[in-house]
Amino acid sequence: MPKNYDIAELKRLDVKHHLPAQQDWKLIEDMGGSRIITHAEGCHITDGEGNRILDGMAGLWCVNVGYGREELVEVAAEQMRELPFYNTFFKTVTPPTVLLAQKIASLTGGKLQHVFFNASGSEANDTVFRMVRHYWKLKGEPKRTVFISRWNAYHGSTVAGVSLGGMKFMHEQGNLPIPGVEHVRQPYWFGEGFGEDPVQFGKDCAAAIEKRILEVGPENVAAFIGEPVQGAGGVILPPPGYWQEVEAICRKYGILLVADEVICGFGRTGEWFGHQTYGFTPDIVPMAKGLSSGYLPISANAVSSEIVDVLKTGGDFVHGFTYSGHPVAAAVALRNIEIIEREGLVARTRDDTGPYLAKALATLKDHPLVGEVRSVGLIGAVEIVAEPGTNTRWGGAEGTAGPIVRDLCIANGLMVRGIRDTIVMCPPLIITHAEIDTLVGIIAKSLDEALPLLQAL
Ligand code: PXG
Repeated sequence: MPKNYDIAELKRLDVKHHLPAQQDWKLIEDMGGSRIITHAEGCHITDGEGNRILDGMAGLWCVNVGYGREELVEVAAEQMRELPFYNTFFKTVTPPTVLLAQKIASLTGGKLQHVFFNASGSEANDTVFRMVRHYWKLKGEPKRTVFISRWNAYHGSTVAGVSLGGMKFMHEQGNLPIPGVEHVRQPYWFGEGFGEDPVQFGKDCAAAIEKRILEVGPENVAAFIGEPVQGAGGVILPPPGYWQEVEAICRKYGILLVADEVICGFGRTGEWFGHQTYGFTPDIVPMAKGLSSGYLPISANAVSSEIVDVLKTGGDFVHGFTYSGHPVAAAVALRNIEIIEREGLVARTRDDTGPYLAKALATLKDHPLVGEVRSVGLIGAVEIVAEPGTNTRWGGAEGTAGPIVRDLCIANGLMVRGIRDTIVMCPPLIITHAEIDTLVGIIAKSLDEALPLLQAL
């Protein structure tokens, strides 16, 4: 049973002592503290006021197997009793770590046969940064140091993560990006290619990568990094053919291809990994979130044998974290993957719930506020516009309508994110048809309620 918390006191203490992530602390103070989430079950979270909310965000794009999985609790407790911690620095390792590496290698398949562990998605991308540069140095091409990424990409919140990412508002804090990261346009058809042929638009976006490679000099470019689907950027689905073009460009200039699968991994797009959905083969795959369904912090990098063979010529790779390969997190991740397999959640997302979500979202298309709906697997988005048939935004600038609709959705019992004027969702992979109907029904109701508010602006 959930504990009987003194919610008012917790809120007071929250304001007084707690500094929440990526947040305006003054705003939280003015609100009298954050919403306190006390417990959760299946696809629903419950807050301190007793509101039961459908979690359309799976926590933060991560609780793929849903809340309340007793066997994950048990496996964590068992592992803690047996061995709560040991490191991988002292020529030592623990059983769950080895077994999880093997499991991940079997899921990524092909040349991605080696796994490096970290505790977060950001750390996984820091690992990319150091591993890729070290690789090129050992390979005798030390000038290859430049990473190419995309504007509006999200690769984490550490110095390397923010730098690799393309969030300008994050770059503004901390004098980032660090040198050696180049950003090119994103394949965001609705926002930046509206009215153009989508396939041609995708080709143009890929061509921008090649153009930048030539400007920087191919001999200086180390890797291209991208999320198969940009999540935090607003669920940006690449146009058909985009990733094939990107892959061909990387191969043409001998540049490593990194697929950041932190959100797309573990069934989200209807395959184990987003690169499998989009049909391309990366050299390094950072992953996190769905790896443990968020039950414990853990991330990993699947790495190609070719890269590992080169790194093996260089002695120690002096990189790694105290919690690299944490045995409890690894044991939970292993069992989490077992649950995804046992319940067939990947195929169910591809063949059943994913198409069902797409059909349900399509019913919103005729709403006067909706410019586009899109989804792949169980990750989707609704674009809010001022005029049907256009991509014109309310108030003439992005970010007016999104927060209004998002807040109405939450008040109506659905947790979603509003990214600029895009409502995004990625529910747990266990979501049922009835819960998908509720999810889309609450968005429809919230759009109806938002319309007069927006008209009155
Ligand atoms: N890569 C991708 C693709 C991500 O989505 C990270 C790396 C970083 O992971 P960690 O575990 O270090 O947070 C992420 C994280 C949002 C939001 O606003 C998205 C993320 C994190 C926080 C907020 O949607 N994604």
